[in-house]
Amino acid sequence: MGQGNIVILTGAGISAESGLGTFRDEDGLWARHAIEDVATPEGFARDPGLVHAFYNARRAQAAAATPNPAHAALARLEAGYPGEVLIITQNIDDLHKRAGSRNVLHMHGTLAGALCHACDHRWTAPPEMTAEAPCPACSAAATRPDVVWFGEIPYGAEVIDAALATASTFVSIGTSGQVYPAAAYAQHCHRLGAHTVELNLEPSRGARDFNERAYGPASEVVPAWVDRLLGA
Ligand code: BJW
Repeated sequence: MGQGNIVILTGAGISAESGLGTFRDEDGLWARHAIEDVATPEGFARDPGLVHAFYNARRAQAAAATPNPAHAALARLEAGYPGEVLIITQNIDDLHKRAGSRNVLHMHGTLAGALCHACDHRWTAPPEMTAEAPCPACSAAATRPDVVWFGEIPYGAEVIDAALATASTFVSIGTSGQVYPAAAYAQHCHRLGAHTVELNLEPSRGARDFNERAYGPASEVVPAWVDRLLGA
């Protein structure tokens, strides 16, 4: 077993078997909601009530969900692997943390966060967020979910760049590879000489950038990959 750093990128597919919808699958969130209405700053400016309703429903759904064997396997990897393991998740649910992973970076924000778009103050989101709720710091009625929409800058770019530069293994799990900058990470690591692994239901858009691939439900392929790596 190698001891280099492992960077793991996760997407909606890892939480699918916990009952949380993906975005781009046939029955995914984008089949029922227009991206430009609920996942852009312009959509929020047009109809904050609609956007809050979308995220309030997802917050309730995520709170009722439980981590599945794929989340548990990644927590086991972090505990048992001698090198560093960093999970960069595009997901806004907290299932990695609830499964026991500690080194988790939420590049697209979290459902647990509220953000004032007047003064940038951040606080813990209530279960039901409304645009009218005053910001605890500046009192403006400018509350939004602390998530990253299209056209906004993802969180943690510096930490991510440093981790990708030193990764000996890069693993992509449950993501379609259609949203940047995350979609570029595999090719970047591949070019730098890292061992790249894709674990997904089906080949993603960037499948050629992976040295190793296993396709199937995350609850099966992720624990199997972790067991092999840990020599279990
Ligand atoms: C299973 C499974 C099972 C199912 N087991 N697998 C370069 C080129 C072109 C465009 C751009 C570019 N750079 C930037 C852009 C613009 C834009 C972009 O990417 N547009 C594309 C449409 C082309 N990107 C941005 O605007 C980003 N900002 C940015 O780039 O700023 C510039 C900058 C970057 C860095 C430094 C400085 C400046 C922001 C993107 C924000 C995305 N936001 C969302 C919403 C977040 C909040 C929320 O959750 O509502 O993020 S959109 C949505 O897509 C969400 C997801 O995190 C993201 C990715 O989706 P994901 O996770 O891949 O889900 P799916 O549904 O697509 O795929 C699921 C996969 O799982 C599938 O493959 C299934 O097969 C699989 N699966 N069941 C295993 N059981």
